[in-house]
Formats: sequence, structure tokens, C-alpha cells
Amino acid sequence: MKEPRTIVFFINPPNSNDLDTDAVLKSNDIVVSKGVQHTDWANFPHLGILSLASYIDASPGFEGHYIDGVIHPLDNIIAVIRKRTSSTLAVCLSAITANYEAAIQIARAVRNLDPEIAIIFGNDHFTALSREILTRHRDLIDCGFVGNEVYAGLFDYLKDRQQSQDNGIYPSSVRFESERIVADPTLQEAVNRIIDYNLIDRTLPHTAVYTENFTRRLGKRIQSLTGRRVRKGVPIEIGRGCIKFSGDDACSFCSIQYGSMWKNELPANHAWAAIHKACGCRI
Ligand code: B12
Repeated sequence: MKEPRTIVFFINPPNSNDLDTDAVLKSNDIVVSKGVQHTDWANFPHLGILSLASYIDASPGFEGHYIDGVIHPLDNIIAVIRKRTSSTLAVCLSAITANYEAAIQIARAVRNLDPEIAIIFGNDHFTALSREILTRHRDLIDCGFVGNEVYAGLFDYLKDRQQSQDNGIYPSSVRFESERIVADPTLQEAVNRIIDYNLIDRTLPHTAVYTENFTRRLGKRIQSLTGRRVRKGVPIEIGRGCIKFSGDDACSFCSIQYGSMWKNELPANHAWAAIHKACGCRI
């Protein structure tokens, strides 16, 4: 019997305008975003795919791989998948409008590499336009998930794909089944607390670039504004407020932001430590 495939890639595709322009035009897609709307924002890890990769990696029978295409060129991303083709179960693409065409290009390359690898989409662009995207790319995208509460559905879908099935109920999924689009309802989920910051550098190195960019673009500015030296960062969504759950990490939202790697390196007089003192959590 064949060994079951275990590897699941979680990819933040590069911003579409960073691809070779000719290739983008040749792919004959409608270009939904313009170069001028993008920046190279490789200052922080991509928390969405890190969180999903960590969750899946911690599940028995799966290996989660994190890749940020804002740092690594498309060819390198495909080469990494090519090297592991026969063990790769799925490639999960995190699509916002800025990187949607790049996501489609990665999906096409993976499909050409091995049609058995499941192509899964998620994040805002898919959430907003799931039916349109699936109708246009029904032969390319096996399944997509809408919204944030996608962990249980994604796990169930991957588990079934591992056993060559895909006709169960997968909360938050949208996909083609028997010639029609099926959307399974979302189930309320607790915040995922499994975050493995080691995954950031396990498949390809990312931290050095994040740190270098952070220092150059933000560190100096923070120092001139606050007098504090900050070497690394992860974004905090302050618009959402601080969700204060009790527990070891005190603040579950911040625990997403400050996993061991970043947290241990945060000096007590760090600018964000001050922010968090104000919000009352014990980082
Ligand atoms: C932090 C942040 C950043 C950070 C980090 C980005 C990153 N790569 O993680 C920085 C500052 C670097 C950044 C940069 C940019 N950002 Co920004 N960013 C945010 C912000 C504030 C929070 C995102 C976040 O971390 N959420 C927490 C994590 C855990 O959730 P998540 O990433 O959404 O992932 C969840 C789901 O979406 C889903 N999911 C995600 N990916 C996948 C993939 C699969 C297969 C599945 C199944 C599910 C899934 O599951 C996750 C768990 O629940 C959002 C606004 C918001 N409140 O959401 C804007 C936002 C995502 N950014 C946006 C934009 C436009 C950009 C830039 C293009 C800006 C620019 N002009 O350059 C760049 C793009 C950089 C890039 N290509 O990665 C827009 C996207 C609009 C759109 N839908 O197209 C948003 C929505 C802000 C806005 N309203 O305009 N951003």
C-alpha cells in the first residue's frame, strides 16, 4: 500500500505585481490589483498561515510547512514543493486581492506538478468571492474556506483527502460537488492557541529578512519616536481591542502575537510592552 501523504504547505503568495509581468499577462487572467497598490511588506510573519500551519502540524499524521512569498520568489516556492511532490497532500494558498493572480499561478504550477495534490484557497479574497472564483477555476481549486473559523473544517478535509475522499461536511468550506457549488455552514470555534514560531524557518528561512526589514523600516522610526530600541515585531490589531482570557498567556489575542520566539526576546521596557501594560496583560 502507498504511504499516505502528510505534507501540507501554507503559502502567502507574493504580491501579484512582483511576478514577471509577461507571465502575468500570458496567464490571461483579469488583473484585479495594480502594482501601485502594493508594497513589499516583509516586516512581519504572516500570522494567518503560521497559525494554520501550526495547528495542522500539531495534528497527528500531518506536517505543516510555512512559506511567505513576499520573501521567497515564485520559482523557489515551486522548487520546494517539487522536491516533496510525492509526500505532498495539499497546498493551501492565502489569497488577498493583492496576491490573487500569484495564488492562481502557484495553483497552476502545482497542478502541473502533480494533479493529486489538493489545492485549497482561503483568506479575504476567497471569502469575498468564493463562488465567482470557484466557477472560474473549478478545475484548479479543490476546496476553499471562508472566514476565520476554518480550523476544524480544514483538518477534516485534509484527513479525508489523505484517504482519497472529499465528500464529507467540512465547516466553512465552499467547493464543487456533483456539478454544483456546496457551502457548508461555519461552526463557532475557540481561538487557536497552537502557534509554533519554529515553523517560520523550518522549510525556508524567513526570520533574517523580517528582522532586517523591520529594523530598517520600523525600528529606526520607533526609536526616534519613543527612544526605545525594537528589533522585531508582529502586528497587533488594536482596532479589535484586547480579548482578555485568563490563562498562562493572560491575553489570548496577544499570545498569537507573542509566541515563544518573539516573546522571549521582548525586553521589559520594549515599546509594545508599554502598550500591553496599558491593556493589562502580563507579557
Ligand atoms: C497584520 C496585517 C498586515 C501585516 C502582516 C501581513 C501578513 N502577511 O500577515 C502587514 C503589515 C505586513 C500587512 C501587509 C499588507 N496588507 Co495587511 N493586514 C493586516 C491585518 C491588520 C491583520 C491580518 C492578520 O494578521 N490577522 C490575523 C490572522 C490570524 O488572520 P488571517 O491572516 O486573516 O488568517 C485567517 C483567515 O483569513 C484564514 N486564512 C488565511 N489564509 C488562509 C489560507 C487558507 C488555505 C485557508 C483555508 C484559510 C486562510 O484563516 C486564518 C485563521 O483564522 C489585516 C486586517 C484585518 N483586521 O484582518 C490587513 C489586511 C489583510 N491587509 C491588507 C493589505 C491590502 C495589505 C497589503 C497588500 C498592503 C500593501 N498595500 O502593501 C500588504 C500585503 C502583504 C502580503 N502580501 O502579505 C488588506 C487586504 C485586503 C484584501 N482583502 O485584499 C487587509 C484586510 C486590510 C484592509 N482592510 O485593507 N498586513
